[in-house]
Amino acid sequence: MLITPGKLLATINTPDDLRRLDKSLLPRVADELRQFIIDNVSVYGGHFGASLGVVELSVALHYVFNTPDDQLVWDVGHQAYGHKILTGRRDRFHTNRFYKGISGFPKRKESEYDAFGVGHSSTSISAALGMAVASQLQGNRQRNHIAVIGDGAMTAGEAFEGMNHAGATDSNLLIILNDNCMSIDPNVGALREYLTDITTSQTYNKVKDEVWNLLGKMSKFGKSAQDIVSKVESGIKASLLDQSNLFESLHLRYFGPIDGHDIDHLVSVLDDLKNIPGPKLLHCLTVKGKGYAPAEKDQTKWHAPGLFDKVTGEIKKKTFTTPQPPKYQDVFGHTLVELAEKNPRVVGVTPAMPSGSSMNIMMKVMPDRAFDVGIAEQHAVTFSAGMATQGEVVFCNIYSTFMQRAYDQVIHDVCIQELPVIFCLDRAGFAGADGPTHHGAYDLAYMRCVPNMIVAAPMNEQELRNMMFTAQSDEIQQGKQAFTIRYPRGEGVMPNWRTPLEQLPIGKGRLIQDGEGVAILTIGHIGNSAVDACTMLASEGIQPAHFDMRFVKPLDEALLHQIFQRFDRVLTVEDGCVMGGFGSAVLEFMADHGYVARVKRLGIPDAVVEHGEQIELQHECGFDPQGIAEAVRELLFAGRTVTV
Ligand SMILES: Cc1ncc(C[n+]2csc(CCOP(=O)(O)OP(=O)(O)O)c2C)c(N)n1
Repeated sequence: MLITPGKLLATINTPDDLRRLDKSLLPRVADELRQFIIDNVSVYGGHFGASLGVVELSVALHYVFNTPDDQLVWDVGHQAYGHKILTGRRDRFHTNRFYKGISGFPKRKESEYDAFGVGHSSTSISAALGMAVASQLQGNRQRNHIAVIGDGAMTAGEAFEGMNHAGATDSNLLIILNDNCMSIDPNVGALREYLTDITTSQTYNKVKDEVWNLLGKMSKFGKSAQDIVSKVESGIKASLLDQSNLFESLHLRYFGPIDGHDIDHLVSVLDDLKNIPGPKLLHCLTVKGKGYAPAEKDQTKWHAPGLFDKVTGEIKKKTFTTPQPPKYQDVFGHTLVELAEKNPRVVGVTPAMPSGSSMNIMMKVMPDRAFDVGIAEQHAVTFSAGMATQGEVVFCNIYSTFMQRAYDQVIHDVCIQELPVIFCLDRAGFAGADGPTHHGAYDLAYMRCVPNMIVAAPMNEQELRNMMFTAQSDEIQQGKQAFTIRYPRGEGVMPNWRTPLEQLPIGKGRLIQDGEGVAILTIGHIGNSAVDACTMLASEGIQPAHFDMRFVKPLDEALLHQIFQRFDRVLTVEDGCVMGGFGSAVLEFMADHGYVARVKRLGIPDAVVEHGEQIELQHECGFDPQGIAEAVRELLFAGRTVTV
């Protein structure tokens, strides 16, 4: 189904087309852009509320600034749909997030208008500052560098690191703080409260009016621009004697707050700011989901709602006639509550993903024992470590990809200090449509090389529950090891998943199917694809043995000895990078013990794998059921003469 853009939007193929329009037409462009986003996302899916909230800002930025020469960096990038549509991707927008289609995030390879590739939050200030300083070094003082960052993304340390540096430079950097009071869930923390105070403060509103009146009198900043700016600055400072401004104190000129949906005003403010040199911040107030009533009302649900009926606002759910397996994240959420009910020391920590991780189930019933710490993975890990020093049993849930941010904290604050923090890594393996910035490809490799760390992956819901139960048991908590449990996005395989909780022996795998010729060793949920592969092979009279190893660290060495004594052909399968991961661990074992076997490793190759459905990507990388079956055949028959 092709979505037709509005008449005006249809004429905008590049921002140059937009810039040729009369300013009076911009509200219509914004309306048509908003409608085009609604039309597309309702049918093809994707992120939603965030892009609707910055429609006016997207139009105004491309109208005022000379993109792509001026550098525009979107933080996270889930809000950049309007930007994509205005910058030459309107007619491909229906392929957004589909296999081989355009990316759901800005991406340097995709367009010269995507100044910086994003997906993880809070990088925009550092990246835009880097560009600004480089422009200066290259003698270009005219170019503008703009970072658009949400109030959620602003809670991360990296955003502060960028501001701290920016304030000590005279670089041409404009930070636009897109303040909608929301992260995916409602934003949290003291900064949130500060931004609310600043927005509602009478002092600020007075200052704002004074500043803009003053700016309004100046149609163009001529050679006296510096004088005028410093007058504006002292105007602000004088009025703020009794209320310090966080951004001003970091030497960023603060402007706003302004209504981020008043496109006329936005354009004139941005026009003025364009002529003010040095690092500055414009505080814009917007509404997430703006212009689509259901999305304005339930902003968390409409962050990425899936397909929906745009007329009724009904979100489409697949219906099934038989009971379906739950999502792993929900098994985590419910099991955490179950464990916390029995063990008063159990607490939960999430960096800004209460809904995404299902930690919100615990937050609802035990609000004092579950913590959303904002988009702050490093803090989440060290905060967990601090609690563990006091004997709390901490389940710290972080998406595999975002845990990359907190690697030093895992080593320095948890493992070296022998603290038994439990890390639950959601979205491990291919993340799907979010693409390479979000694939949880590396965790098995980066966790298994850290001392004092147990690394496990459940093949199904029951195993996830048992691993969580085991991790919080006295035996583990009185030991000196952290415990990583990684599981994928999406559903498991057990509709009846509320199984009794059982202690698992650490470092023990299990036999799924005995067989001959080839031993398939799997880790985690991808083992189910090996089960499917074995079913396919059975019809050809091939029956490999299949072992679910459960633990990458410690490896089940006793089992591996048995396997290498019986099999000279071994296939390892993991939904993770083949370099350094589970298969590598098996190869290390083989070499260390002097076994000689043909080992084939399946997993994510040493390449950036783009976006698509998980199964499409697994197929591309050769470890979907067909790929696994083919690898078994290859191991069995390659190099052997077949007599017909
Ligand atoms: C490092 C990192 N952690 C978590 C996320 C998941 N995430 C994506 S968008 C988002 C909320 C961002 O909030 P904000 O910056 O205020 O933008 P809004 O969606 O409100 O427009 C989060 C937590 C991420 N992208 N990167």
